[in-house]
Amino acid sequence: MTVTFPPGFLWGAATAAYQIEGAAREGGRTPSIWDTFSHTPGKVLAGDTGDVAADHFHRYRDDVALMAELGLDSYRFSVSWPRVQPTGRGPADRRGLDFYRRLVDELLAHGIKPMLTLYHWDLPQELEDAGGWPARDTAHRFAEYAKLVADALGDRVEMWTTLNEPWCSAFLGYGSGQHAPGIQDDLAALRAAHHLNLAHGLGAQALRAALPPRRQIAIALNPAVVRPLTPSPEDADAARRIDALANRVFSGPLLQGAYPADLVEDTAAITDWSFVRDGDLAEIGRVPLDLLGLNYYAPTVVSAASPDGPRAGGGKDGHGTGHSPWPAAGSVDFHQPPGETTAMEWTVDATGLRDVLLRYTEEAPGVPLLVTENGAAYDDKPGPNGEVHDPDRVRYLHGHLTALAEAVAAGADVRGYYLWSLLDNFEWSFGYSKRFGAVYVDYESQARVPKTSARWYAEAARTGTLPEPPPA
Ligand code: IFM
Repeated sequence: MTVTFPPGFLWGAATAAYQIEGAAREGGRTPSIWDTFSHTPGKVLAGDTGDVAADHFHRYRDDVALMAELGLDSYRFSVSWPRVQPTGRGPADRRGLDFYRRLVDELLAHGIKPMLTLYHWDLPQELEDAGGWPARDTAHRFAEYAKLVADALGDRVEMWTTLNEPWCSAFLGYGSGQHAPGIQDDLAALRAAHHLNLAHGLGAQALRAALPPRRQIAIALNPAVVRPLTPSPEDADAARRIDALANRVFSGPLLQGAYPADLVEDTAAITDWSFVRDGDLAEIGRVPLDLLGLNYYAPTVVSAASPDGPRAGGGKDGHGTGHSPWPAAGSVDFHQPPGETTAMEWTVDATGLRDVLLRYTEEAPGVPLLVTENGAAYDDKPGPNGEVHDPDRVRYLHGHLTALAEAVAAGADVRGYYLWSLLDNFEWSFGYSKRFGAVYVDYESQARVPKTSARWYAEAARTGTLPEPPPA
């Protein structure tokens, strides 16, 4: 079957500042919560940190040249908040902004459209010390930061994203503690979710006010594709509960102007949600989304918890810390879906991408969609000739891009796809042990080697048609 994409479809790749930049102490950059967390023994596998990462801060010119060689239409990157506003409040540091000016100019010079994400998890540590995302003021600080970046880069960047995956910031950062700042507190996680929603709303207003006309404003969510293990009403209710905590806690205020009643009821033992003040919901939705970014990797299968303990293959999904990221969901078990898995042990299931695109086509009518992240980690190693063959990733990309095309055929308005990730990078609490890149990074020499998947993707971008993947 030939899978073809329309002219103008954006073929992109994505990265995030802390995962690739390094240069953690250059210019006026101060520590973010990820510097603190990764330097805390036991938090990140092998004690890895983002101090050097893929050294993109120094190698950005070569990296942009590589993107051009691969024929990318667009590059999605994030700005490091502590690099451009080191204390998290007050004036910008010119040196930090200059780095992003140079990066954007280099992209534009190569005909690559920048898509800028303001927040991909690296909160300035000073703001965490002042209360972090559970504190309301952080949302106001974010709006101030958004304006600084918009003033500096609004003349040359058309596509703006406020937050990347606020679920992870709230529920892995303050719930399970698997991510920075490593707090395990259900109430803090719910407060953080609301303040991230508010930050999006206030940030989007700051962007709209500071940017020239026709700039596009987006958010990148990572909706869970929640599937009940069986058709039983109990399993359906488990799926409903997780759907509220994973998805509707964000899409409710963003798209419907309210938190879902079942979410408020499910979490009543933790909070009465009085941290949501009058007027907050209006602020969150005041600037309509020009684009909605969706990140997808694998589906989530749940059931009602069995009174005899988790069923075979089931568990509490504590994300390895012993504390679940799901507040008030002790009645739910999580199950590994059957089938082939990636190096993250995430099941490969492209139908989830089609489903999520069709769901948000209905929930956000008229808002064009972008797949802002999709990809897979595998244990890639250079062969004797130095080449890196990653047929599993090629098959993963082929399957997911085919699913995207199916969603488009069924009515989804999907404008582009950003492969996660351009480069191998710092995979958060897994450190450098997981390689998501289409381009291999030798962390000793910092040499970049495009994998087979990068060449395959380049061919897809060049022709607008998916080349055949290698047989399984
Ligand atoms: O590496 C992350 C990225 O930072 C956010 N989305 C998921 C990716 C893979 O885990």
